[in-house]
Amino acid sequence: MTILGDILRSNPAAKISTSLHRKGISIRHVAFALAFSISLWTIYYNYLRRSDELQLFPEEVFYYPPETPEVWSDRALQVKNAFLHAYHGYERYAFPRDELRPLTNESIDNFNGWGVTAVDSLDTMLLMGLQEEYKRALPMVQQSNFSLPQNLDVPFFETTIRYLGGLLSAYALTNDDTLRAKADVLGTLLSPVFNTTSGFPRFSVDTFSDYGGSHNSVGVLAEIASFQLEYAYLGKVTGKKEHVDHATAATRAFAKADLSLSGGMYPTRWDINIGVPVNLHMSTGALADSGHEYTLKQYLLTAKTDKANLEMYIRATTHIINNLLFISPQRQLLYVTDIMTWKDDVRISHQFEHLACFFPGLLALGVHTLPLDRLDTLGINVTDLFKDLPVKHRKAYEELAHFNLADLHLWAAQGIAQTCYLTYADQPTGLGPETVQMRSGGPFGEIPWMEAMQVWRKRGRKGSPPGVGDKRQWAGDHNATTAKERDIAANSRDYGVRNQDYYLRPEAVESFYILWRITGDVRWRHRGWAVFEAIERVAKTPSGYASVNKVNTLKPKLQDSMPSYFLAETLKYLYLLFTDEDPVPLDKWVFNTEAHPFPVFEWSASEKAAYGIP
Ligand code: DMJ
Repeated sequence: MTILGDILRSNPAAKISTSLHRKGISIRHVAFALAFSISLWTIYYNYLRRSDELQLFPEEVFYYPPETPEVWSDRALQVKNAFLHAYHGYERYAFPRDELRPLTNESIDNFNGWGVTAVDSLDTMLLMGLQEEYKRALPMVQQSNFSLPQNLDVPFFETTIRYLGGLLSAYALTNDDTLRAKADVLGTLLSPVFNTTSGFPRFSVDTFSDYGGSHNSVGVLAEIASFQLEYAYLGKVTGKKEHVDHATAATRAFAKADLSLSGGMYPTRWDINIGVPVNLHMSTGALADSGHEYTLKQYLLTAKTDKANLEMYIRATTHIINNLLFISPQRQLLYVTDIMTWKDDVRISHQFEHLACFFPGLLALGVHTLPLDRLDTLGINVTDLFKDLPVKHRKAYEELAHFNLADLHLWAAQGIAQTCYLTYADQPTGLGPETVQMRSGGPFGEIPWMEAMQVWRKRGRKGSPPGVGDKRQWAGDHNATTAKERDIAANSRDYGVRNQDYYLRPEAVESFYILWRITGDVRWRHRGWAVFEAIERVAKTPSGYASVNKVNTLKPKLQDSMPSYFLAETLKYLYLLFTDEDPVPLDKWVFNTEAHPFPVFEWSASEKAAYGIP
């Protein structure tokens, strides 16, 4: 007893245990109580406090004046004048070379030297009613035989979306047969890239080896998947089976691929010989973007008959909404990012790229053109779409099914597009950086959008869904005098700028344009106007417009580059955003990824039979 007494004196745990034992409470009871308390704490910590966190930033409501039709038509005119300024500078200093260098007034041939700015701009001129410029450009296009000096690579993707897309779209708007003939020549010249067993194209036509395709066996999703629109339409207008076959071979190869590990979504890199993905990197930004864009658009272009592509679109958007969408901790900025899975390790980058700003426009286009809540009316059984995936991915659609799918897609589109806008509005230049690094979570870790959405739903759907309501632009750090204050100010923005450049890209205004057309909500016009004013203020040079470095500072620097897509896409979408006329309605025309509109068409019964189209 003395020994036991000593132990009890020196070991309080044993003392407690003996005393509990006397009261009939065993170790098992204690363990159970402990486990119970831990569970309660976990529920509180993970769910209830998270819910509180999500309530911290109620939406603000701003007033967007409708403005008179005259105001908007004057703004459309100002965009047209911007186009004329850029194109005249190109004509004067760079035509017929590829692009203008807007600081030195020199030219650069970076896309085969066939006058890419002129070809890429043809349909913008037509839509803006610029007949004089169009007439001046046409002879060069008609005379081009797309010849190349030896030992050069013709990059397939860029050549297809800019040149082939430009020619086909100008043909669609004019019915000028010389353009169709040129498109046919170019489509055929590029066709050695399809010499692969999978049907996916190689990176380039390689004139080193007598016009064989490049020998790289790994292809990037955006580059191997963004040509079906161009080749399907080229096949339609020329009646040539070989063009159509190139488009359908890619669709078949994608439909056959095993996507069980990637949740039914296309990863970013593929072995183009055997047609299988070679990584588990999921993204809507660089490497991937238009690969996703073309699933929905190929379905729409072919008058909603290409079901395989539609199914792919539903699978991919479901996966993206569940896994790639997050909201930032303070401002609740909704963003789309990329995920890399390696063995059991899942890395979410929380980078948000300007390139990914096309994605809200794509979602909005889907809302406008698809019966998202009645997919069965299109003969799609949603359960079947996911049935071959592992359980965690199979449940993905159920997660979204608590909501009306069209609402959910539109909210995602509005929230992400607003974040795109804020990445412009937050900068002293008013121009958006190429990449920002989002803060990925506060004390409670990162916040997947769907998790926030479920909290919002369970709490009675009060106010706007998380990430969707209006948000103020960042207050800046002008008032911060100490390092600590600067840190606090930087944190309150919720992201850091990773790449400070604005390359005159279109994706944000492209999405504003589609959102404006399908919702009629004037805020998208206002946001587009703010972007245009910033371009005018910061990027304009005496001969054109220049890409901008250091957009997040008061002293931005101009770069000697004016990409052709600035005229083909950025200015076209801005013009279409402000003009009340709708020369290319979204249910009759489909824009390729370089903003070249093609008319929706149907395959006739004989074409279907000849080309093996189901
Ligand atoms: C364009 O050439 C196309 O939109 C392409 O799909 C992505 N990048 C540029 C514009 O940013």
